[in-house]
Amino acid sequence: MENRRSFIKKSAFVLGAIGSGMACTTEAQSDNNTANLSSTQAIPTTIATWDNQEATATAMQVLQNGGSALDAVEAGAKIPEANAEDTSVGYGGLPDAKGIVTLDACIMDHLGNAGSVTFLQGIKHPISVARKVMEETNHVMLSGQGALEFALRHGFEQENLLVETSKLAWEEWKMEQKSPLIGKDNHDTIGILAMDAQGNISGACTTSGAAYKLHGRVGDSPILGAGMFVDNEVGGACATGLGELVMTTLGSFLIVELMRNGASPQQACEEAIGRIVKRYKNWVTEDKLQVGYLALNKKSEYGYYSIRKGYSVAVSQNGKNKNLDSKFAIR
Ligand code: SD4
Repeated sequence: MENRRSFIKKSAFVLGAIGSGMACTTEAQSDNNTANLSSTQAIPTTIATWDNQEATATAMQVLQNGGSALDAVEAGAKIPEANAEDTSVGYGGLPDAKGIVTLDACIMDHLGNAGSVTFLQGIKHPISVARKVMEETNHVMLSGQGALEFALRHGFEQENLLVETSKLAWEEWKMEQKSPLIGKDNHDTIGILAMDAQGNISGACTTSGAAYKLHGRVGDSPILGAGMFVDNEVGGACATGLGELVMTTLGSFLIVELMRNGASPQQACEEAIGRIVKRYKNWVTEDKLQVGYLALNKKSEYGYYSIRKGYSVAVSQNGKNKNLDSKFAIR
């Protein structure tokens, strides 16, 4: 199949006749778009939402073995995807209102290539399917049955992802039918960023989404610019929490743009949370409702911030693995 780069080049060639703006797009996708930093300046770093230290340590291992940031974030994201006890990601994820586990994921590399899957069912590693979409098709996003058929064609196996404990939790929920707001008890979505020894940044985000969501609901996690975004000139950002608030403020894109304009990763995360708190005052006062961001810039500096207490990030840098509690906006 025609690969993405040749497709983009061809598209740029055709569109080039219409306007010179497309020439920039071609350049942005080319291998010349390497980091501004020299390899001696880059500090390999991995950072992920929540207590995902095993994921950041795994991603760091990939970097230490000479792997790319892209390989690192995929390897890191696969850790919670395969963990039956993680009820927000992949295998073991809490199902939707119909009792079906539906998965969203996206991945983006330092060249601006991206892949995404939404509403995918029965595949344990949606992040790897998203990577295949990125590498093997001319598209960015595949959804539902089409995403499943694509995964099966590429050798992924279909399996039951609904583990017994998640099934029992869903059955209990069905009795009470409480609103499925994302709060401190029901989320661990992983958003993960990595910078490799070349100073290149990639990102990944993968989730089973809001527990007991309406069948068909897609959250922010597979939406580039919302759940995750990377621009290798500047840095990257990821989100976790109630996707509706992230999608309507395009938080990850916003954070990257704020960093482009001089904000530190911390300042950018605080501003993005501030926008949510200001615009959605009535929502965010809901007791448990949470959104958390993290960001990484080209100087290997990172930041993180959330609406309320309880959010943390896992970081691996300079031989240290840490889990850090986030500061938050609402006391
Ligand atoms: C969503 N943002 O689907 C995801 C859920 C999440 O931790 O982050 N859970 O809205």
